[in-house]
Amino acid sequence: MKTTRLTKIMAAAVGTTLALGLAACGGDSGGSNGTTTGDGGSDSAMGAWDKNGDGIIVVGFAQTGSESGWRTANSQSFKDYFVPENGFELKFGDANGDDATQKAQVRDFISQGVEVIVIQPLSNDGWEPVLKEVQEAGIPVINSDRRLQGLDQYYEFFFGSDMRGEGDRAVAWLEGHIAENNLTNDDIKIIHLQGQMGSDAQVGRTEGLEAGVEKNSWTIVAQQTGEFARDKGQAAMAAILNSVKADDFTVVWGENDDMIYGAIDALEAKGLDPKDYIIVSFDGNLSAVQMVADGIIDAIAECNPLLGEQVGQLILRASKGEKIESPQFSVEGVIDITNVEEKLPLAFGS
Ligand code: GYE
Repeated sequence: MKTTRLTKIMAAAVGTTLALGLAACGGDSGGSNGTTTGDGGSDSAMGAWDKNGDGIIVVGFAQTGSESGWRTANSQSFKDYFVPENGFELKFGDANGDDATQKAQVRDFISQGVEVIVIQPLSNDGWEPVLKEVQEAGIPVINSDRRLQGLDQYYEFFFGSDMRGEGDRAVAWLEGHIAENNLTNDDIKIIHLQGQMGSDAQVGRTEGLEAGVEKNSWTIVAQQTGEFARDKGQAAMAAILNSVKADDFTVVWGENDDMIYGAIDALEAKGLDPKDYIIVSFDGNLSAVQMVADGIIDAIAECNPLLGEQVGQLILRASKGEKIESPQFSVEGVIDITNVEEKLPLAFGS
């Protein structure tokens, strides 16, 4: 066996600690590129993960669905980068918002014999048995977008967003906004629209807000999921506005732009002016950033969906034996009126 081309996952597949130790050395140090002997190696310029050595790494991509503008941009970034010219073939799995479907798709990728599986998990729940099966099949797993919490041993690296960090940044923005506008913590009464429950994006952002609420003694007057979708965000907000009166809240906090669009629809349907409320969102779709410029949305904690190229390039490096640092997070900030002019031209989607 040619150990220099082994990776952690392939070593795990052969199941010896010796192999694991050798794999940790990684790298392409021995032998010339393009020669290989025995099992587990590849003579492809694409590295060891191109198991059949045809110069193309076949990637099964387990996507959550198409719930939001962020998701549309994210899917497109993978479709754009994972093409034969870059050494990839993409098999796109759309879970359509269903956990069981997503896990079935990953199992289907195993049967199809894909060379790498990229998982963008809908939720954190119930992944271990599936990940074990992938590991037993000797297929490297990459985790992007939402982190699979506590399961690091099953994937090569994570690349995506620090969701708790985004929540914390939004809280810091609100603290600053209170100070700059002579508000008090008692003024802060929040309607909180949550994303898909159990997803890392929801859990991290909600934890951030709840820590801010606790620290500053703010009030959450209502909390409901809108599952990251505009129509569900609108329905959740409309239901909340049936019991929460216009003067009983001051902040609308939505865990993505799409739910904020829906919440604004619901406010307007009630004859309320969104500009009368402090509106905090997440993501940074073009229309939402424009609404910051227009004074409708007050702040957006950025979340970068354009992960395809970065994940693809990390896969190539890992395939060639490099140990990839994990987790890796996108660099993200907060968009508000002070920086919206520079952020607007950079916004994604529509
Ligand atoms: O914020 C939301 C999408 O996982 C970061 O999922 C992603 C989130 C994003 O539906 O719009």
